[in-house]
Amino acid sequence: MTGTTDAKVDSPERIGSFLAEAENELLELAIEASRGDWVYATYISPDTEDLSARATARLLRGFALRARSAQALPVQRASPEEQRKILLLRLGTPLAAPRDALRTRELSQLVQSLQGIYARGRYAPRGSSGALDLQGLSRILEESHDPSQLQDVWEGWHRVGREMRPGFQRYVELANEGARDNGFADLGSLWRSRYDMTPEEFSKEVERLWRGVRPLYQLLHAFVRRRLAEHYGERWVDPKGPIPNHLLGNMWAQSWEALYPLLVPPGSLQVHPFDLSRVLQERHTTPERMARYAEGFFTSLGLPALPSTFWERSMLSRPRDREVVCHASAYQVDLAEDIRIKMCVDITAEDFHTLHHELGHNYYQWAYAHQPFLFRDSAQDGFHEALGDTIDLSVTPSYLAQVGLLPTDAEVPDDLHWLLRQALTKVAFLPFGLLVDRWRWDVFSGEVPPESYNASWWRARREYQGVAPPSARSEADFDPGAKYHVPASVPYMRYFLAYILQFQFHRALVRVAGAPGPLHLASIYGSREAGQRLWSMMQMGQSRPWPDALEALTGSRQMDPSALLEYFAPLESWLRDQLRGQTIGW
Ligand code: X8Z
Ligand code: ZN
Repeated sequence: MTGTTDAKVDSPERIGSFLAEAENELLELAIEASRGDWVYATYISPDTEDLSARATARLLRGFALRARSAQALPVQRASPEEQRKILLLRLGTPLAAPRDALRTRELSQLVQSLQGIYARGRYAPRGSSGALDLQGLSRILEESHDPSQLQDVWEGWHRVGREMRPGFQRYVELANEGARDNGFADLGSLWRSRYDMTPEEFSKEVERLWRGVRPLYQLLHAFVRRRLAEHYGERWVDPKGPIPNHLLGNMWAQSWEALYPLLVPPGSLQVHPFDLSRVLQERHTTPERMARYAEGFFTSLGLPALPSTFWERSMLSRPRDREVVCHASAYQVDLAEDIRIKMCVDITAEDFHTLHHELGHNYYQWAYAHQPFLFRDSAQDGFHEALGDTIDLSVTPSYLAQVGLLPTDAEVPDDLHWLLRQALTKVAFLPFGLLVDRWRWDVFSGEVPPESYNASWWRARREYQGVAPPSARSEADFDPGAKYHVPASVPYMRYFLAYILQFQFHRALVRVAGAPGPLHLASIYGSREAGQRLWSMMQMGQSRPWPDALEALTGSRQMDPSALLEYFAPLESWLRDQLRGQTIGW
């Protein structure tokens, strides 16, 4: 199979030209795949699905063929940079092509069609006049306090998974076949190999990080559970057990931000409850204006304004006339300066924050655009996900006041209320960020067979998150499919890492900026020094192992939960006081 190409690479002098040729060809294939993906995601049709799947299959095949040919290279005589490129030929994409070209096509078609099922998901809640999409259903979960309505909406959305089960099962087979054909035990092992350490070391590493933050999560869980039990009664919430998912204000219980008003009943606040969503809505803020606020933060750091094509080509609202993939994402369509996002922006605080997240991706992509093709990615995927969130940690009450988004009649929330709000998004997320791929790793390895997909999903959700479904689930359901990244085949451990790393990045940049105040109130807004430090780290792309990039930014070579713990320290001791004598855990 690889005979003809091997002949070209059997001498050390040829390594350079082999890689140059591989990078040229793969760049072309990557641009085609990324244009195909953009067109598909912003205009779902049988034709765009097929064209996009074909382009992705060609890219995966291109990587696999080059990676196999590279095995014949005299790697020990290659420069460190060349060695890293050869490694990235094997690890550069999160799916690997099976040797059989038809199966590669089937695999990429499956992923597109599973994603399509998710994008088309709708449910008409009991008593409503029409079917709602995920955003509409999520709004009910955030705003309603009627347990039976919440249950109806939660169960209604989760039907979307049922149709995915056969396709998902086949996807697991084909994705594993591709991973094995490329020298990995299974796809989970390929995913864990992308962190400059062995897959076994990586599993231990995430376990270590989780152990560091778990006590804080359990305190928050116990506090929220007690308030929910007071509000809904013990018939709905067992004060010693896991919390029913549908009462947590989010489809996957990955953010508990919507519970804030319920946790802090009106009157208990010494201050006017500050509500960014209300301010944005009252001012008739447009999606574009929301994105301009986020851009304004980046330019305050001395980074360039977004190119005009960003504004011309991004999709910021759900179009009325066609089906799209609404889940927010950032693209670098030409692998250079054509950066854009697609997102169905709602005028809410949550989407205000998500826009900072997405622009973080775009600025990172822009910063490494000058690198050779194989280095055009973040140091590891957790870095890509952490970047915009790091900026967002500087979106503090005083920053909002500075840009005129804090109404004059609202007082700045006191420390504890601000920290509680932050914990409901940042701390509540951690176990979910961890468990999605702990579950998928077991699925890919075969430890979890298809007949217990759903039962094992709920075991993991209970074990890590302390969350339970509203009613009994069965193997006719496929609840992991109700989370975007599962049908779309996007690895998820990146977010767990990002939620740890963003606090490390934030602490380092706050120091560079010399910003005053404790970590949770400090903002790097306007600091050119912080901007410069960030930009030079981003420019490295993935040209070096990630500990080098982490060191360049923070001075440390280790992922480390201590910055997160420092940020939340005042809340942690307050929670401990509140929970004296109460059950912690489930
Ligand atoms: O998927 C995302 C981003 C796009 S990369 C909107 N996030 C995860 C999720 O929504 O589940 C950001 C936080 C976690
Ligand atoms: Zn992201």
